[in-house]
Amino acid sequence: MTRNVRVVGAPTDYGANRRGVDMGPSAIRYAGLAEELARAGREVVDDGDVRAPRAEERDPEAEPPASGRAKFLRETREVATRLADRVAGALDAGELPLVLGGDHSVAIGSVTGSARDAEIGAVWFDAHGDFNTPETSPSGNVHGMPLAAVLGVGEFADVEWANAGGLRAENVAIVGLRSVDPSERPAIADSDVTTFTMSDVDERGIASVADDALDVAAAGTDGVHVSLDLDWLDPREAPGVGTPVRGGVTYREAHAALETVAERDRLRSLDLVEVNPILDERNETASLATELAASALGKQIL
Ligand code: HAR
Ligand code: MN
Ligand code: MN
Ligand code: MN
Repeated sequence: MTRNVRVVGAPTDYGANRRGVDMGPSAIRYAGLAEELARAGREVVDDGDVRAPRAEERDPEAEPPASGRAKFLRETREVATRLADRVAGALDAGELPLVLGGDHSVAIGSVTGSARDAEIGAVWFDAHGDFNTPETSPSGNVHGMPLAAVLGVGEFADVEWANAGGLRAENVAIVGLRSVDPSERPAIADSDVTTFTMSDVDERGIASVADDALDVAAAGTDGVHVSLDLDWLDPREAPGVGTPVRGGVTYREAHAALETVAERDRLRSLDLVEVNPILDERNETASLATELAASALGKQIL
């Protein structure tokens, strides 16, 4: 059964170290998201954006104790809670939620919403591990923490609103890793998350790596959440991101991986995050995000 897609924007940027990623949802829609998804044979309903606080109106440090160095954790919670309700509501209605970020902290909302009434797996396409905690983070930016948050790693163990009950580390795969902070490395190593670095992609090829990642996420679960951080791609393909890292996947590798997602037919929910239109060139990163979503949703060439 082909599910209709429900789009919801989460225009945040306080989780990142650069301004501008809050314009991601507009840029992705303007790049022709609905038309592109129609080419994948999907009906699209656009639910608009969740209300997100603006960074300059808020105090980054204003937060309940125990937040350590995490900035804007109160705002992150507000948006995550709203977004989780929208995502869970779309799933209840038999739709496939497509979340447009915003910085990657919004994935706390999409994953907790997706895992509310189900056992899910997750594939994280990202240059980064997103496995920092408020204590280990070198930056305090929550976009470097969402995987640790949903898995309840370290101090996140007690942060109930951020924990995804229906997601176990055994069902999480990170693909394309090439930037891990020394302080976050032990937490990744100690976890049951499966990692595929860019070296794995070089040696084994993206098709095999993506297939294994989907095996990890699909094993014994009701469906798979795919979180696509556009900095997963090489900055030559995706210049419009806040934290570019050289040596990412190519345009073709990215499509091949997301075509594997479509072939496996276990996709439950999808994020497109970290598109920063201020840093982009002629909206090409937003446009790429629409294309990759269409590949994940089964766009056929013939
Ligand atoms: N690891 C670094 C930090 O915690 C950088 C975070 C990266 N930003 C992202 N996440 N775009 O994927 O600050
Ligand atoms: Mn990320
Ligand atoms: Mn990243
Ligand atoms: Mn297999």
